[in-house]
Amino acid sequence: MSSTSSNNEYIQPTSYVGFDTITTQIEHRLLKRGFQFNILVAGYSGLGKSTLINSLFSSNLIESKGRKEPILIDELITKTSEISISNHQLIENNVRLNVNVIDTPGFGDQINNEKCFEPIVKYIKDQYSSHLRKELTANRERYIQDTRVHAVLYFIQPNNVGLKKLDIIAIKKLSEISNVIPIIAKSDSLTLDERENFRRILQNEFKIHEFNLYPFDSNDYLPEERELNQSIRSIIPFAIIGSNIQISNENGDIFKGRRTKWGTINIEDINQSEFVYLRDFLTRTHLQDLIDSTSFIHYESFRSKQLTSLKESVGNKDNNGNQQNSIGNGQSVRNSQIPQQLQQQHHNHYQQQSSSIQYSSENYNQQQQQFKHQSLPLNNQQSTNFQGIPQGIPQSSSQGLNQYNISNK
Ligand SMILES: Nc1nc2c(ncn2[C@@H]2O[C@H](COP(=O)(O)OP(=O)(O)OP(=O)(O)O)[C@@H](O)[C@H]2O)c(=O)[nH]1
Ligand SMILES: [Mg+2]
Repeated sequence: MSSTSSNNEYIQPTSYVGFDTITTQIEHRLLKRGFQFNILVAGYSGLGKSTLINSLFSSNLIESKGRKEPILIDELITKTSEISISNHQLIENNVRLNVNVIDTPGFGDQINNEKCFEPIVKYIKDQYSSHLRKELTANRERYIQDTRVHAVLYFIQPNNVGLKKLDIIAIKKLSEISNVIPIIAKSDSLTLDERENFRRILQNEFKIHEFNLYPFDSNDYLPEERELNQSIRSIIPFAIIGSNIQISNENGDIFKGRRTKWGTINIEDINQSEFVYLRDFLTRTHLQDLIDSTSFIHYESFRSKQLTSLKESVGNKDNNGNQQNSIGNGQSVRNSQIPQQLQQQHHNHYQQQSSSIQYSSENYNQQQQQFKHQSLPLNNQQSTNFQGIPQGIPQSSSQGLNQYNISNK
């Protein structure tokens, strides 16, 4: 009798072989390497972007040096004036998470605000471009360090009216290339009814403008995963309250919160803020999916466009009869020079990344001329999965072209 199995039948070994330990082996390998998560915050100035990042990771990730108009004396946060990337190594139960926080200047601060999202779009594309170059080098690194942006938190003003023109353009552009998660900022300025009303307005606008918002469904997903995504979509945009300071109430409970005329707000209280829902979504249920979606959807699309245009240009000939190609920055190179050229471009373009570099929209606009891309009261112990959502809360280029402000912590 044949010992091979038919297509859909698995053979159960008669004694223990041990290949089921592969999951543990994979886990060990992954734990050894650690995980990389790159999160970007965008939106109008002063909406609490920096504050929320610190609240999310329960750490002081972004410098608090002094904002001109502090609301709370204990909470002085530097106004962001340029794209700045900070690296942080977090550890929790042996799991190491390397977090890159990409803080962007608030909209409304620049001379030409219409284009203020462009440096952000460019930053995201630059990371794809850099990744592609690294992949295409002959002797590529075994593990390419992932600088691609996995999540964009987009802050919406709590105006109870709707999106501003700039929000519409920015969300549209950003959601074409990245996982955008819109949030209602400073939602303590709205009553609970107003929040619900505002959420409906915004959800309607998202439909009208056909934003391609995260999370996305895939044919591979199980029914429960689709259900989870559906419940998340029904509460997006999350109505958030952020704070980095510990306060206490009249019972002596200490928590991260805000003190108002009407009393105290615990940002982790789901009756007051959807902060916990957002945090669970980002870290406990969708962290890996955010990383995968970036790689398999957004980066893949970028990669495919770049390589298609590269292929198409192979047929073109220069004046000397040599074939011309371009990638990422539109510079022409001879076919035979592509690998070296890519390496050199990448080297020039990113060599400053280990030191402190600045990136401003002003630079970006000037540089555009030279450089064209082708292109959810809860405490920590309570379970906070989405099935548990309570009723009432609806479910590159030459050096200097790119300048980033990078700090290691
Ligand atoms: N009422 C209220 N105030 C908040 C909230 N989050 C942050 N703030 C306050 O709003 C001010 C601005 O917060 P930031 O975190 O600096 O805002 P930002 O969006 O990073 O500002 P830029 O970097 O200038 O764009 C600070 O005084 C914070 O204490 C919130 O949820 N509710
Ligand atoms: Mg800020």
